[in-house]
Amino acid sequence: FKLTTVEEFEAATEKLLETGKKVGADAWQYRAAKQTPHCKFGEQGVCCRICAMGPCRITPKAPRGICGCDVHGIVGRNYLKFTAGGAATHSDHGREICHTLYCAKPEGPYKVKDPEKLLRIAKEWGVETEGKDIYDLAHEVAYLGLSEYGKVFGTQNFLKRAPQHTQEIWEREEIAPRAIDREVSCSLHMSHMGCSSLPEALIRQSLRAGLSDGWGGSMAGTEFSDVLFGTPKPIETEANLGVMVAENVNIVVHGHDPSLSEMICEYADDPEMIAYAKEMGAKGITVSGVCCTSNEVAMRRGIPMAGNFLQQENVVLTGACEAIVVDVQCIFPALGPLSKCFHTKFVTTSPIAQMPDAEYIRFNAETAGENAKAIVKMAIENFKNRKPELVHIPDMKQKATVGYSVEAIVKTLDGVANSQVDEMGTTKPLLECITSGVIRGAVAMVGCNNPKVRPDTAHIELMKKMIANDIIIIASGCSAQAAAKAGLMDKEAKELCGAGLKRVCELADIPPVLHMGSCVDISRMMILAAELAKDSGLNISQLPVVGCAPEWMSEKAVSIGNYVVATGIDTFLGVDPYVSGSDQIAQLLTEGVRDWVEAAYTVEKDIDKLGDAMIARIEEKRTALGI
Ligand code: NFS
Ligand code: SF4
Repeated sequence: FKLTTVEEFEAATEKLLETGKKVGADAWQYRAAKQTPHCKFGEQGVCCRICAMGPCRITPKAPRGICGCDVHGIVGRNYLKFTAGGAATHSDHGREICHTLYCAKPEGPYKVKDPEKLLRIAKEWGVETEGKDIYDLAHEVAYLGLSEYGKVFGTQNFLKRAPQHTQEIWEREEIAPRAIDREVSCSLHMSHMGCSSLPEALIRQSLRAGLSDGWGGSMAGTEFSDVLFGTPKPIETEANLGVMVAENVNIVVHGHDPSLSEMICEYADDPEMIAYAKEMGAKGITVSGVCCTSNEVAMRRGIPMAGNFLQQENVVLTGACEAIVVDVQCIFPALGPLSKCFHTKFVTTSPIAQMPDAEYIRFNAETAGENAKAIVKMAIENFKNRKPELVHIPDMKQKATVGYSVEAIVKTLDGVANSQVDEMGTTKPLLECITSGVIRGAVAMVGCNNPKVRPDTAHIELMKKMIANDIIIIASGCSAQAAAKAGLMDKEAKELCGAGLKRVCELADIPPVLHMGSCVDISRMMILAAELAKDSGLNISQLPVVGCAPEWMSEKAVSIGNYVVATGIDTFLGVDPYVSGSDQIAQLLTEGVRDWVEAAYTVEKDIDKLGDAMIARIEEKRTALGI
């Protein structure tokens, strides 16, 4: 067993960039070089352009903007706006999923695949389930889900899933999120010219908006995706560009919303379509994925993962991509012009993400079947336009076992439970491993790639370091894909673990890095933390568990960071969220918020030190518990 190294990833990329040069393609590597060094004002968060008297930039000579706002107000407002962007984005994805559930019909295309989970949520929300048709119930629960976005009074329904202590903190600190849309809107109101410039107020609202995402919109996205498409269970798949097949029509799904990718997978598997592909000279159809939508279909269908965020252009550079089909978020506008250098069709599908140089096939829940069929057909018919001299798929992939929803983790660990001691169907077996020290703790590795960090290195190096120290990893988003590409989700990766974690991997038959899904699925991690706390009688903040986003780049990632911290979990970042310009804001985020929510951020660009800090924090928590 051998991991694929980042050097090998880079050599493959180099080769693809050479193809790119032949056809005059641009690439992020060149654009990043032209954008460096970045604007210092922007980097420190000290530039304000929220009113037309500005832009104002804070310097020693000009310590206040024209309105008199100081640097802390400006940095804080920028941070809050950044959070609101992320919370809106995740939550709107969740809203789309609620809407898809609202459109579910027994005759399809969207069906209820996990009625048990639907019943569970209905009961949790106080909906009468007795004698109700499952689709009537789905529509009723979906309507309630949609109502969470604009509820007039009260806070988010899902907050009740948190331990009592956590709920009390949220109430006490006035950060329990109300209607999801209200928190986003309130954040934009507070950060408007002439509203809040008090650091505490801005950071408090940042936590609240984050919580409306993690315990609101994202959780809705995860839960109702499970109801519609099935709750993930362990499943085998593969990762990295080598999953594309030269003889086949290659369709790559990219974005986030499984409503689209599920349908594409469904139709690509249709015998009629496969026959059509053969008629057009291909051997078959291969669907693979990029970014979070890839995580969604990998977790539920075993669809292979072509790559993560900074690998999206590589997919087109293989010259073997007939169509890259996107929905929303994290899609490089570069894919338009890039696809023009090849035969690739760049297909946008959402009114929310429209781009130049794309074919726009509007995707609707009501007409999803026809839309998906049209897209698959378009890809098949494009096979003949390939330029064989440009085709090169790097021969590089790794096996991965994915699909570790909370339900799957609990079930898997039941397998290792000593039935005399452990209660089945709880997190107690995992807690026992942690208490006994066989596993020292857990790190939630999440988030993107960012050219500011050598792509994938931080994810992979940190994971290697953690598992060698008997710290189990739960991963999501592009971090999970980095792990899968390297081979860390191959069960054989147990060889890289310390003796304790290796033993657990063997007994439970799991890889040391557990794929929990897409970024909205970080809500799964919140539920896992909540369950661990309830089952152990501890507070979430006492658990030897931390979160880490070493290569993050998006607004969504900051929203996530805020709700992870606000849930009581220390969070470690490898990229600064544009707050270095204000010592007050930086102090609040890295220390101050601990007085409110029992957790805080650590920002450390040196990845080795970041890893040491995480291990130290986990050991500190163990010592405090006397374990
Ligand atoms: Ni997350 Fe998913 Fe990846 Fe970052 Fe983008 S795909 S929602 S934001 S880049 S991890
Ligand atoms: Fe300048 Fe104040 Fe306007 Fe910002 S709000 S641009 S600091 S005048």
